[in-house]
Amino acid sequence: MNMAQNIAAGLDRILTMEVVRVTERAAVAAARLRGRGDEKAADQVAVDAMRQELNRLPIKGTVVIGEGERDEAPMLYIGEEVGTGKGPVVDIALDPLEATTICAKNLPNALAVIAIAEKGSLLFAPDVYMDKIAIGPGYPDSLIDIDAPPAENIANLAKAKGVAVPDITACILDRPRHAKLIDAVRATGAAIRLIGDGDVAGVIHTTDPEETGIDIYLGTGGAPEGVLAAAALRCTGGQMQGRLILDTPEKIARAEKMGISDPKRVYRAQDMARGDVLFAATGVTDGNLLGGVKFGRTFITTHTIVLRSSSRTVREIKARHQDLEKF
Ligand code: VTB
Repeated sequence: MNMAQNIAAGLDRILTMEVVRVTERAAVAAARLRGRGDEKAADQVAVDAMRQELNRLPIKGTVVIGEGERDEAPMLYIGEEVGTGKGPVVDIALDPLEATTICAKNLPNALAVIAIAEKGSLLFAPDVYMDKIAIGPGYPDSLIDIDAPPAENIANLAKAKGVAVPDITACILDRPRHAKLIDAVRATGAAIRLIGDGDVAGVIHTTDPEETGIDIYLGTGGAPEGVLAAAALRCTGGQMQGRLILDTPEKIARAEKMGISDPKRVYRAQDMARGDVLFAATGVTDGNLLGGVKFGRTFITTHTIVLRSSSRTVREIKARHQDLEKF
């Protein structure tokens, strides 16, 4: 059965609800290790929890963006088969704990994330950097251009939004490699929110500026995180462009092996995540869009967004878990 038939059968609508458990589970596991300064341990428990729940999903899934190559990653490695094996054949991009350092420090916006898509429709991205630019929905097509100077993109965005440039806020990863970009954005008069990690959240935040205060995401981050963010944008609307940074012959060769023949290609969100996509993210730490996991005396609460490209519905699910045994 292909995905179109699945939709007719209502299968992917059911998956939309099922997938929430997967990120909830990973988020709760990671949240128990918030602020402990041990990012590896937090990541490992999130991976274990996500894998356990993922293997209960009625899908025949393959991890295409995961925790790394089979040899480096004990679980949820690229190529790992997940799910019950019965159900739609899908590709999966996941990050059980996006922004491990943020979780280890208990800073805002650590997430557990997953995207499920039709087989063959997610960009098979090598683990290199990707240059990224993203804005939220409701703007004319091609308003942003990854090759244009930041000042131009910001001026065009401000004009289209109907505000002055200083009313625009750009989100950028706080890295020495972004020094020039940061100077260029500050020179326009726009504000910057510097984040320590977590550019999947950074990109998603552009889709709801009223809530998050972020209008545009700029800069380089991980390519796998780029594909995850693109999957989310496919569901919410919004525009994103990304270009892999393949700056050595070794990286070009690695990308080629993964089917990327044009190393300079600019990918739009719809090129990185084609076809039907489901996306879910649960907050691990408190954030701008999602609250973090809260541990009560008799229950645990989680806050998740679950998105579906075919209907573009954005669902927020606040769950109160009373059966604590399952965690
Ligand atoms: C980002 C961010 C991640 O890596 O992609 C970033 O989303 C980029 O890499 O949370 P550097 O840390 O090398 O700049 C993370 O920070 C960690 O995966």
